Amino acid sequence: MAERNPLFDLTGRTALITGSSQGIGLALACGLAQAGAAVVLNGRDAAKLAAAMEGVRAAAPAARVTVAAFDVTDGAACQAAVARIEADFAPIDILINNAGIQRRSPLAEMTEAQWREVLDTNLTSVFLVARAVAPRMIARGTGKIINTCSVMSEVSRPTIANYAAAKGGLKMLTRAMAVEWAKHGLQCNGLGPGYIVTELNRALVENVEFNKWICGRTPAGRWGKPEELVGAAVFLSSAASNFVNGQILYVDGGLLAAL
Ligand code: NAP
Ligand code: GCO
Repeated sequence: MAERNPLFDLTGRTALITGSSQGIGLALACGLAQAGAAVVLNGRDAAKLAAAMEGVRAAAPAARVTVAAFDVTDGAACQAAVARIEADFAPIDILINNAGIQRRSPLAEMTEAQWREVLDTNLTSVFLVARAVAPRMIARGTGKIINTCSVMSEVSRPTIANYAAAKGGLKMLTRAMAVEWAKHGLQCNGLGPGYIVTELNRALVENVEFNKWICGRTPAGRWGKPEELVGAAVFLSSAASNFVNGQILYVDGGLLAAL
């Protein structure tokens, strides 16, 4: 194997990636494992996690990988899971808060449940998981926290006000983490995907009109692939970003650059 550039080498580090039983989270888990990290997969479905673990092992046969099934919206479950991971597997050096959902509805018709479920999962959960992990990182004087934001941290479109509010809030929570925790040796940043082909967007990908609109609205002229987010995630997880804090790194095919 070619020598890894030490700046981007994650050997000896352990990463907890929430929402990594599929989609972007699983791609990031595979990529960090290939960069040398031990990875902890998370989701609520044990069967999906078992399949995901096989996927990571196929991508990175030498990597240490385990699963931690818990609901990121449950504060007590987050605390218990993090304690178990650190006791039984390894201290968490890298936390990627990636779990997220989408519940689309015109705002005037949006139910309270649609609002609360998206805000709970896409924003409050990041507070709950970080509250469990950060004190441990602070005690060690080092840590990387990466929050999966979105181009919806900057702009919105009809029917996703709940999601845009959550991701806009997550941009500012990321900056708030950076402001409070940088002095403790933590780097807290956001990863901002554009439109990526995953289960969360299946309905959009399969909609001929929307698909055409997104390919026209994105300067790269196409949807992104989950694995195209790995480079940015490895950068934000590695020594290469030790003086980067409070930034949102967009991987969007140029979407936010275009009117
Ligand atoms: P996805 O394929 O639907 O995967 C979502 C993941 O989150 C699954 O592993 C799911 O597992 C997990 N999850 C959902 N609710 C959870 C909970 N309460 N506790 C623990 N895990 C939970 O979606 P994706 O597209 O990969 O999205 C991943 C992240 O990227 C989300 O934060 C999303 O907002 C963000 N994002 C996506 C795009 C895109 O274009 N796809 C763009 C920008 C940002 P279980 O359901 O089995 O628990
Ligand atoms: C939507 C999509 C978006 C993407 C992503 C874009 O309904 O417009 O689900 O919200 O998932 O967040 O970055």
